[in-house]
Amino acid sequence: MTSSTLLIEKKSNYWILTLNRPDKLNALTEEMHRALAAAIDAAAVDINCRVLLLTGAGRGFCAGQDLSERLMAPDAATPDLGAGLDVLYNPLIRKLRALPIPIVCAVNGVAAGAGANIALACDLVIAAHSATFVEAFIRIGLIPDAGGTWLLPRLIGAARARAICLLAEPVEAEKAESWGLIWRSVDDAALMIEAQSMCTRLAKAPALALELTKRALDASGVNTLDKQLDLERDFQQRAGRSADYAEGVRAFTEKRQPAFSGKR
Ligand code: T3D
Repeated sequence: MTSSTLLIEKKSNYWILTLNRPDKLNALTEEMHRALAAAIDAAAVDINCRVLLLTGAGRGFCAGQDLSERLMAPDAATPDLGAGLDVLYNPLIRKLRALPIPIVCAVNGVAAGAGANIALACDLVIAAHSATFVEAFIRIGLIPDAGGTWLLPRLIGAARARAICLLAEPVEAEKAESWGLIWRSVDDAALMIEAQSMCTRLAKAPALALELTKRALDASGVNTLDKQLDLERDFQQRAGRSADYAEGVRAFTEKRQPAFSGKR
């Protein structure tokens, strides 16, 4: 599905998805949701796409749900936001988390509401120094969604998660980095250079090991240590049978850079 609200740039071994409604800080419409879901599905099955890079056009990353789609007449029936989450936001977060390839998110400006939580659901989040993260939901009488109540306490601990959700105070990129909410904050001008260099690096990494590492880290959220040890054994067994592992060991002993296959 092509859409002017989502730009897709296919590099040789990774794709850049750019949310593209800059005048509305890339607030999400239903059309954008559908385009984003289709692009992620396409990336998942394209063997040349080994990393996904998500970013936004203009001065914002994403301001969450487009509230103009939610404006109600005073006498209108109350909307069923649960149904909206079921159809659009929850499948999106599940898709992002289940994607076997790494997702780098380059947060170029404000990330608010679901926009913040979509960024945080990605594997590696780099933000421009001018970017902020705002759990804006409480300002309009909602609770954090798009995985926010699950991700935030795990990333930054209970106290900080509660404060930023209940107060809806913006967290600047450098603070987000120091809290461990994101991986790095960088100068605005360096954002896309850094993000793309990370993509190039990940695209050359052993794809199966990347996928299994993502899955193991996700599983640790619910597993006991005992179960996690078993899972590590099973995943390592698979990784150990891959051609990329053989190549990694050979390259190490031959003191050269490995040439991984890209196969999962
Ligand atoms: O509904 C469901 O299905 C449930 C799911 C909900 C998920 C959610 O994400 S709910 C939360 C929705 N998002 C928000 O509440 C954030 C709303 N935006 C803001 O609070 C502020 O815009 C920001 C803090 C993000 C940035 O502030 P600022 O001062 O830098 O920019 P601005 O002037 O407010 O916005 C610039 C333009 O973008 C402006 O348009 P205009 O007046 O120039 O034509 C503004 O209306 C528009 N915009 C910003 N956010 C949204 C938006 N338009 C529609 N929806 C938005 N969310």
